[in-house]
This record gives sequence, C-alpha cells and structure tokens, in this order.
Amino acid sequence: MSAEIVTEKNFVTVEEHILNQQSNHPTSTGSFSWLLSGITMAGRIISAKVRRAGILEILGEASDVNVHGEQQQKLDILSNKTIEQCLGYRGNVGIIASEELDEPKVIAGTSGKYVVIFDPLDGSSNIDVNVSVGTIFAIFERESGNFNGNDPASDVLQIGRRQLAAGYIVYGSSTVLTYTTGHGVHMFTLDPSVGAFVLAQENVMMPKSGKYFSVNEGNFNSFPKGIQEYLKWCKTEEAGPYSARYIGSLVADFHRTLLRGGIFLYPPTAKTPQGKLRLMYEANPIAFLAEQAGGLATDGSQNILDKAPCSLHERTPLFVGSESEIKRLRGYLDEWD
Ligand code: P6P
Repeated sequence: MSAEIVTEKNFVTVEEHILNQQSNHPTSTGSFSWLLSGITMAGRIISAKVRRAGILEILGEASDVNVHGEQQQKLDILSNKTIEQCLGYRGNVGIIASEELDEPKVIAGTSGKYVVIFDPLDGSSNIDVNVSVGTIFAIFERESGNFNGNDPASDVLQIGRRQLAAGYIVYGSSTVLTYTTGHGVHMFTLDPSVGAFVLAQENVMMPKSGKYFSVNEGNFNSFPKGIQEYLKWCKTEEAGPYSARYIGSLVADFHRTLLRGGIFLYPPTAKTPQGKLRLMYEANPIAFLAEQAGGLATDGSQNILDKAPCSLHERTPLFVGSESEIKRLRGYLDEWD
C-alpha cells in the first residue's frame, strides 16, 4: 500500500507567494523576493522574542531615549538590530531608515538598489501589559543614479505613491504578516510548529463601510471642530450608533479596520498639532495597504500617499478606513474648514 502523502490544503508560504507574484511580472527579478525574505526572517525572530518577553530579561525600558525623546524599550532596540542584520545580509538593500535611528544608514559595501524604512516595534510601550505590537515597513527603489552616493536623503524622502511594497507584522494572539507589492493585499499567519508564514487570506478587501470608529477620545476637546462633529454623529441613533474600538497600537487598530471596516483616526491634538503618527514609516505603509484593499487614507486635506515628505521623522494626522467612512468624514472637514 503506497504511503499517503498528507499536505495541508493550500499550504503556501510567503516566500512561495512572493515568487509567484514576481513570476507574474517578467520585469521583476528574484532580488525583490530575496529582500522580502529578509523581512520575514526578522519577523520570525522578533515574534519569538515578543512571545518570551516575560521570561527573558527584555521587558521594560532601555537606558536611552530615541530621536523623538521617547523612552526606548529594550525590545525596540533588539527589534531594530534584528531588522538591520536581516536586511544587511541581503546585499540588495542600499539604505535603511528607522524610527529608532536618528539618520538614514547607508549599508556599506553594497550598491543595493532598495531603500527600506521601518518602525521596528510600533506600540512597544504596550509590551509590558501584553497588548499587540507590530513591525511596519515601506520599500522604495533608490532614486539616485549613483548607488554609492553618500547623501541618502533624496533616496529616502520619496512620496508614498512611489512605494514598491509595504506591510506590517502584528504580534497578537497570532503573528500575522500583511503585505502588498501593488497587486492586492495578502495575509500570512506564522505557524510556529514549522516556523513559516502560511497564506491565510489573498486579495484582502476592506469592507466598504463599517460601524466602528477607532480614536483616543481622551484628546477629544483639542480635536478640530469637524472631527468633533463627525464623532458626535457616529454616536447618534441615526448612525447606529457606531462602536468604539481603540487598542492604542496602530498596527492592531489598523488590522481590525482592514478586516472589519470602519475608520481609524489620529487627528491633530493640542499636544501634537501636526498629528502624532509618522508619515514615512507609519502612515505611508498603512495608506498603501488601505488603498490596495479598496479603502482610503487622508491627512484631512490630501491623500497620505500624495504628501511630499520634508523630513524622515515628520508627523502627520491620519484618517484611514472604509471608503464611505472617509468620504463622510471629508464632508465634515470641508464644512468646518
Ligand atoms: P495615544 C503607539 O505609541 C503609537 O505610536 C501608535 O502605535 C498608536 O496608534 C498611537 O501611538 C497611540 O497614541 O496617544 O493614543 O496613546
């Protein structure tokens, strides 16, 4: 009797999926797949560290503050180093930039054509209370012809529409990688038993509407008038009312919005008049995913992906979610501008 070879139905790893995506685009090379496999490698390592944070001495604050004057968590630094190492060996990454690095870093000895900008562990202040955190990344191609150029600024400060790929890894009840290369949004769940990200959902589409709003209402009194009026409407019987859902970790709040619909808002506040979230490694990647999934992302006056960046760590207001929710919000902003 021949042995039956049992394989799980549709056991497609992220590496296979990326290669399939590449094969659909003859102009692309395996180089891009090789780069993305560096990110998935880092994701597996960070996931293992996050899952054992309570056991390993890696919880809590490190001794430094980052460029924003924010207390760094030990896992922030560990995650940043992990991504730097996993990308550094790829040979095709010329520049990296990170929330945890004051300036972009040119990877020595490579003429790598790719730029990778990332938030190594977003929401890290939540780690000590076991709330989901995440890694967010954006990938560009270097603009400068001279791959050995020393001034990386022109290669890093590109508008979001020029992203080649973007994604996040959310370390929650399971570890989920979500990415796009401009051909749909695809989700993979890390199977710890084999250490592989396995395809969970292909061509994810955000619901066109959703009765959820996600915002830190503690800042309500300093929100722009139009935002206050929109949120008041959400709470009316006419609206439903909507349900409020806010985790305080961008990746987790967006992951829910991507799957369930609704709207995530981080408006300007008295404390952060330009908004709190960073354009290059938080808003841009999230906006790319949202648009690829049929949603929208704006700063209140223009699409996030059309914003011309002035500096690596600049902040922006962010409103992202279902198409109908963003269009409704815009009506309140036009009225109150
Ligand atoms: P607040 C986490 O610190 C973070 O950068 C995002 O992940 C999250 O969406 C936001 O800040 C939460 O900010 O002011 O509501 O605590």
